[in-house]
Amino acid sequence: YAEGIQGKPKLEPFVSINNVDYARDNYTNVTPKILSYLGRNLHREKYHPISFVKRRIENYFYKNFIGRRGNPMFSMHDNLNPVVSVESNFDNLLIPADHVSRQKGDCYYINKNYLLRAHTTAHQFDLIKMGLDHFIVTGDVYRRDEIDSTHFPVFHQSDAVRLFTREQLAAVAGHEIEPFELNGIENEEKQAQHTLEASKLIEKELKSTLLSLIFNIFGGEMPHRWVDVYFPFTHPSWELEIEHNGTWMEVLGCGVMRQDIIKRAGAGDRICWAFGMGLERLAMHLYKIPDIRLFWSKDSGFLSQFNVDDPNVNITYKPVSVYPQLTNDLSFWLPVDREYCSNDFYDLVRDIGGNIVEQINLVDEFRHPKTGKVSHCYRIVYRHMEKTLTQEEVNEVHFKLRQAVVDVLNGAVR
Ligand code: FA5
Ligand code: MG
Repeated sequence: YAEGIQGKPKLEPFVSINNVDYARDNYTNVTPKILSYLGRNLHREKYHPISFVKRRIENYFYKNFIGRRGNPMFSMHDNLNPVVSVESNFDNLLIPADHVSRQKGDCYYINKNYLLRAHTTAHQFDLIKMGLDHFIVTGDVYRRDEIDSTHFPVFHQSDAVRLFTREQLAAVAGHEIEPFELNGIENEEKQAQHTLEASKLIEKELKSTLLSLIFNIFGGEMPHRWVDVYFPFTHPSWELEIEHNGTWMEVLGCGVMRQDIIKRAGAGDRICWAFGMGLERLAMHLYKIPDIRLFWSKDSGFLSQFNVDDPNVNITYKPVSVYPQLTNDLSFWLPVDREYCSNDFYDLVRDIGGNIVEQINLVDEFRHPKTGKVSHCYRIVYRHMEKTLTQEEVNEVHFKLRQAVVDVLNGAVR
């Protein structure tokens, strides 16, 4: 958009990522701003709260899941390419063609065949197909999402998969147990192919592993609750919420993996659990980091507080100081000649305002009774994490934004 802000959008025919050129098409919606996050790899920095949380998770599995020869059971993967195919991110996980999570308004597409992974679950099918039975994938994921203190368009997840052979299932149960049944039916507690006994056992093992992991990360028990949810790739499925600043904060999704996925990946004789957790949210709670944008700070005031070799050290983040917010509204008529969603505007604000944007809310929607045209009013809260912003600085950003609403979105500022 950089060019587009001054004049007409001038776009290269290719998006180039790690020396690979991807042809643009009408799906392309990655922005230069978003692409600039690729390669930051906060989860692989030596001194960073995100990598500390990753290492706490990995260490837990290294310590508690040991193979027959004393070897670690789980393999760890934290350097897989964040550019994935539509098959990997959706199709292989049985996400239907018309599912909301596939919309251009929710993902960063490179073109109609490739996108920046929207979850680390995108690698599960391929890794099972490669023959892995126990693994953890950690990486950066990309979503067009809300903007507030616990949401950011780039964040990090750790996904884990544990496949059980019949013998492993028996070892956990303490007796023989039949994993599969023919002509079974699906209900709230199980898939059609699974016996109720096996499904319940997997659920119990999954939930106790996760609680033990979470309590281990936080150094003790804490208020939490399980919520029944729906994922296309697991059934039954749950989310775990923990109490954070007086409200419930969701930290992970999990469930019994769909047997059809495992079968297609060539391991249909096994039954499996999987989970995916957000590292930022865990780190925010663990270190009392108040805002998700801070993880991207290059300021030594932030980074120096995490300059320790041992990821288990207790650290409480001390705000360098809290700088004041500035609020500006922007109203415009939505374009009539192209599709539009609020996430288009959020991306534009990110591109132009960068990380000084703390929050955006749609505060008013108005449909003109005669023309039928729709106008949106957005309230944008600006705050710099490391200094006091002046109204002039914000005005400059706001002016560019007004211009870009016209040039890039075809909107008409009111
Ligand atoms: C998933 O992404 C599923 N793939 C998780 C899963 C894996 C379920 C395997 C079953 C089996 P969800 O969209 O709920 O689910 O995201 C998982 C976690 O990522 C959330 O609980 C939250 O901790 C984190 N998260 C989601 N969106 C954001 C965001 N915009 N910013 C920061 N963290 C986020
Ligand atoms: Mg969720």
